Amino acid sequence: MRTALVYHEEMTAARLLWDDPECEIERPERLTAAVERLQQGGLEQRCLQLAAREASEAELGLVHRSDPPGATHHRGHRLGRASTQPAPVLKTELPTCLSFTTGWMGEGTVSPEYVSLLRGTQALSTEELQALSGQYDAVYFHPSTFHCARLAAGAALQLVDAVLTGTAHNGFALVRPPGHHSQRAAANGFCVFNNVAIAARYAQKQHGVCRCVGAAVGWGLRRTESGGVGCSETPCGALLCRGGLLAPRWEAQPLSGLCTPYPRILIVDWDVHHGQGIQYIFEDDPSVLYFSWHRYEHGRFWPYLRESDADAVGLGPGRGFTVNLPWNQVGMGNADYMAAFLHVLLPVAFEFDPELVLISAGFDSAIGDPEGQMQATPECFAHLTQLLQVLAGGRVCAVLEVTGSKGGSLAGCQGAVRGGLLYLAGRPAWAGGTLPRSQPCLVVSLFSPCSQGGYHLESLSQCVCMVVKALLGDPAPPLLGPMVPQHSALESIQSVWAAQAPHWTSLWQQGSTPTLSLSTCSPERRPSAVSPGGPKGKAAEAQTSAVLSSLLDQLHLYTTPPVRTVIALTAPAAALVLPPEVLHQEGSAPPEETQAWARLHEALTQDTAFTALGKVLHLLNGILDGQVSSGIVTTPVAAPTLEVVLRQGLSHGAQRVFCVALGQLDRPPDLANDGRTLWLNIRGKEAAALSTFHVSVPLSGTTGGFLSCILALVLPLAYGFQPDLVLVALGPAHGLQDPQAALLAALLRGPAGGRVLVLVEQESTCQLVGVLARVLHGEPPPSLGPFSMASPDDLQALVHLRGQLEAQWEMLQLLLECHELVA
Ligand code: X5A
Ligand code: ZN
Repeated sequence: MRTALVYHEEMTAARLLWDDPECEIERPERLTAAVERLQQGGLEQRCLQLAAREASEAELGLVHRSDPPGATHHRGHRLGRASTQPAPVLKTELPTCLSFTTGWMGEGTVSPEYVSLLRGTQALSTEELQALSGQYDAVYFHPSTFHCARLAAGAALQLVDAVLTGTAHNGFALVRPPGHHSQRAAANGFCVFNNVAIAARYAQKQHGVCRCVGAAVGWGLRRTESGGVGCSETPCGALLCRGGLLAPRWEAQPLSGLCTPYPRILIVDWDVHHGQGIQYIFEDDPSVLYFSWHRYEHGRFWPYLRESDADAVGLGPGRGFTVNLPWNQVGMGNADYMAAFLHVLLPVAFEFDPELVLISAGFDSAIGDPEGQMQATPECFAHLTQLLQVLAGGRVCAVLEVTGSKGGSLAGCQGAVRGGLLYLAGRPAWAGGTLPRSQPCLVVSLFSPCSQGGYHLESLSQCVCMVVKALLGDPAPPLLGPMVPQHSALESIQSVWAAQAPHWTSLWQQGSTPTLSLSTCSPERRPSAVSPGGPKGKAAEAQTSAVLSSLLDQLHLYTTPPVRTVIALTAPAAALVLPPEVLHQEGSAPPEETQAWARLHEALTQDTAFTALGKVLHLLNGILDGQVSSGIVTTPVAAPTLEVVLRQGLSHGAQRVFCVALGQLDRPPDLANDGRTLWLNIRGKEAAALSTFHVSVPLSGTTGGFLSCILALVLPLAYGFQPDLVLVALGPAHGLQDPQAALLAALLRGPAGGRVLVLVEQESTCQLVGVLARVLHGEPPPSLGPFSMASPDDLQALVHLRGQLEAQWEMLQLLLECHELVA
């Protein structure tokens, strides 16, 4: 994996020159801390390092330009605030929405009143800068702001260039000032230019090719509501169409006069604040899907906007292409973020089928940040990154948004931890088991109880390291702590479903479409905001401390194994194409050990079966010892081999094993039903929950059905179970196409920290083995092909299983009963 890292030291030049408690958290140290940590961890050196360039004024003009003629105007809808909140400053006009029909990607002229105003700040005195800053909400200017902000936008453009020309597969732009609050002609929330929005427009303009497509049936039907089919001329001369616009799989469609001249871009804004700037810029644009989760508290959190709620879904042809997930309580954690991805973002994203993913990567949504007051731990962001990498062929560009909490340097706080990637376990996954013996490869210190009045968090640099590691293809450390989404999180997810179901097949198809259109915004009837100093704030603080100390109690060292992927074949396969880092395993377990296990089944004593057994036992030992992350073994007899691997795994250190058996592979009848094995059969036949830990699901013939099965069932079970080993066996008649198998394997790297062992029946093609090895090694899986709706049978199976299992498996919980919502 080639990962670009874009940075420029000069972005640290801007800083706050006067007293402003609201703005002081946006400071240069955060950027230098992140860079230092990347260096210490040996991560910077593994990346393609690029120096940021300044964005040109013409490039800034892609977003910050004067009104195109006929553009529609709108204002933000500011909500009433709780009396404890500071008075909002809002003297500037909120952005102009770019008209879809008039120069959607037109040249526009640079907004003179904004870009030249910013250019002018370079020569202002401190007093003048302070006066100008006061014109905006939560903004400060410095003589170097213009330069820094141009570098920040330019860094995002450099990154997009690197990824879209194939110089890099993915990357991270370490920038400041941040961008997602910035609007066409207004700085806002520390943001000057909208780095990610400029990057999205630039990607479309600079790298997009005009391509004529046919209307995809599903979309054409869905979109009739937004005005039928109509076309207009674009700057590049292609037809730009409304209504049936943007067939999601244009390649597969016959030419019929509909065009999608620009690549589809997904923007994922995981910052804890709503990126209203990005929302305004793309609100009527169906080629850019904007997803944001944010602390909302029924409108009582900055920026206090009505349009941050779930029912803001976009305008005109852009309806459904804005997806807001408002958090109405603080304290959202790993389970909530995971549920949001599995139940909202990923279904929509797969249906959208982006060609590029941009992440507005703010880490104020991580645990310990005083602004966000959320509880997701840093490794959660590695998982989120890993999940996004299965989209868009892995073309993922992360751009730093906010700088995280204030606070001093880590000096003197590192204490006991000197080597190894330290992570915090809420649950003793390896207790009593095998602790990995491999060499530490990354020095990361996490929470140190060294700062005033509690724990001090270095969340930013920690999270940045996690994301860069994930981009590099390293397996993400397992997510620990209770995987139980909060009720309030499920309510929020439900409200997004209600608002988005009309726009996305993958949402309305599953279960009953909610009839209740639920706005989460009714502050009067809702509990009031938590003020930091008040009793609730104290309680929240105490809760965070409690979580932290319980995590610290169960501190573990997790090291990334030195070998990422191993392949053990029983017969040489000349046609197999593998990345050079994938190792071929020569060794086998000692014959006595193999012999002992082979006694379990007659079939295992045979020649090749016996050889394969020796190899798989050796590989399993490597995984349990922390030497190897993942591997693939071919065997002539998958069923008995799987049983041996499972038993050996359970007796040699694994606490919980998740077995995914595809095709005709039955659960060993005498296996203890002690909750240490979760057995999932994907077999092309019936749907049945035979027990809490024994589930069978049919294999869907449609991409929609397959994706729903993975996102709505397999992954929630897997993340809820928190296994320390995942076994995947492709048995007789597994029926999986290569891209399906690859997607499944790629996604199953998550739940057990990358510990995945795949057994493949020998007659499987080299192609299948090759693609599995590549995804286990961290490469993105190939596309599933055209999106097709799940069949009624698929959905029925899924709904049935969820009904049976959701009481025991909280990660499956999704639809709340309507009476609960009303109450
Ligand atoms: C980029 C970002 C937050 C502004 C908060 C103002 N801005 N209270 O996180
Ligand atoms: Zn933020």
